[in-house]
Amino acid sequence: IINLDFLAELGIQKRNPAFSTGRTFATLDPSRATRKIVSPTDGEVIAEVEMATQEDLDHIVATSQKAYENWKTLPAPRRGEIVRQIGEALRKYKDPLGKLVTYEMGKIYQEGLGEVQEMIDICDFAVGQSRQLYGLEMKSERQDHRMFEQWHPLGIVGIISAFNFPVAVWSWNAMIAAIGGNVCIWKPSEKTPLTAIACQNILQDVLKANDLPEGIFSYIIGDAAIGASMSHDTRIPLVSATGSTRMGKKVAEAVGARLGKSLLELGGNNALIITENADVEMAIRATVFGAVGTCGQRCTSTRRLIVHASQYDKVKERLLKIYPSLSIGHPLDESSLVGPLIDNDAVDAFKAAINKATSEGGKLLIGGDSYSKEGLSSNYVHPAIVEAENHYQIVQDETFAPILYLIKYDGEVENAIRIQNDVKQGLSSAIFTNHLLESEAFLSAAGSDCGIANINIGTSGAEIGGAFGGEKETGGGRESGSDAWKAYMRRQTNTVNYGRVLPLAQGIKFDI
Ligand code: UN1
Repeated sequence: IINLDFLAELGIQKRNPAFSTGRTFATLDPSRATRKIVSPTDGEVIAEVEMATQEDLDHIVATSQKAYENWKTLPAPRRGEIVRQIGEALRKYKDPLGKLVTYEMGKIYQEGLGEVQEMIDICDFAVGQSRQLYGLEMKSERQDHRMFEQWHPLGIVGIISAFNFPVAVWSWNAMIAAIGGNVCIWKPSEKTPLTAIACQNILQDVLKANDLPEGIFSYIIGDAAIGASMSHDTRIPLVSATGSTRMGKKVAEAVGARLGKSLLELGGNNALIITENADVEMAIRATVFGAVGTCGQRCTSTRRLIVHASQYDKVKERLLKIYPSLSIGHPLDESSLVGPLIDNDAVDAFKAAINKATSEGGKLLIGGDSYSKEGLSSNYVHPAIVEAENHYQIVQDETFAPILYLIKYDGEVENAIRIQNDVKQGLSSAIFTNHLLESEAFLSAAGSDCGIANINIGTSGAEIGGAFGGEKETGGGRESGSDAWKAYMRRQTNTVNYGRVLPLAQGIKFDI
């Protein structure tokens, strides 16, 4: 029996409001459609949420527009101070929020805590960033002219997040957007809205204490139609979306049709290469965490393991020894390393992918079936390893589940790099080697084509300080650290003439 006190601590009720504009939440209304939120861990209904309507979205957008008028004029370091307080509040609620992430999403508690830590870290990062929204000064070609650039906010940022990182990915977007002077409307995944409501409850105190207007941080709980409305809405200049490539293409099409901005973080098909010069034990640790961590439901999960022929048998043997010992179980039980998949559809997709792989010629080496135990939901599976070839259609696709495709390569590292790049997605990649020439080849222009390329580190578990995202069907967006803040801003080039005459650029003579 698990202790569910964290629900009350986070203000989660039996029935929860469809939206909030900050301090104010929608009043509960029995006539609204609702959705039951079932924990993937034990199949119990955690709570119900009311679903928002198109009119609710209109109300939120109008409120956000008003808030923006005020928020954009605050000095950026003042906005940073608000974000600092949000980070402090998150520190206070790290335990219960980590538990709710675990209970609603199914990742193990250590990872739930890790996710909240990412939120805290991005707050710290954003506080510093709030004093560093730097523009360049350029040297003007004209006498007595000064040329420079400024970064101004865009306005409303729509954030569509996925179930697998139900809160961290929102915070990367929202905190960076906020210090830049934007206001945010968050549509969490329909599968994990309770964590969003919990975040809003945590935020609310900070907004109140600072007497801030409604509409700076809002959430809206809705289905794909609400996401589509946000994508089409010209009042939302930027839509940042995380999720499947299929969803991302729809968002990009809708936003593109109105020439708005989108920031996309979509599917990955991440490979880890083990060369003949690798420290195999280190590579195995990285592979196992990458493949079975979060039950294979990270964008950065390791899906393909590309192993040099000289190491292949050893790697296979080690993995087949470790996989049976992985403790599968309730993710709040601290001894579990592998929790459940998010729902039954995900279990079906897992099994269908394995069938597809074997029908294309792959060999299932281990796992692939359901894991059942009293008190647990039917969403648990035994992580699978399949010997496969990169060109199989199923290997080309991202299946959001713990399936590791084992692929052999011969000869030079270039052969492995070619295999790793030969997919539609380009999020994360890793190579294990102690050979300088191999690692440099991997990082060169002819190397990995992914947004993330690691040496002797696995594909998942990136730090917030770097820009996060990838190429090709991964969508091209970059979130979180480095200069990702620029995606939430508009650049303005300014030229000032402090002389008494009007010279034209390019030396043009135009005498009137
Ligand atoms: C995601 O799966 O959408 O690099 C984000 C990682 C995490 C974030 C993953 N820091 O695995």
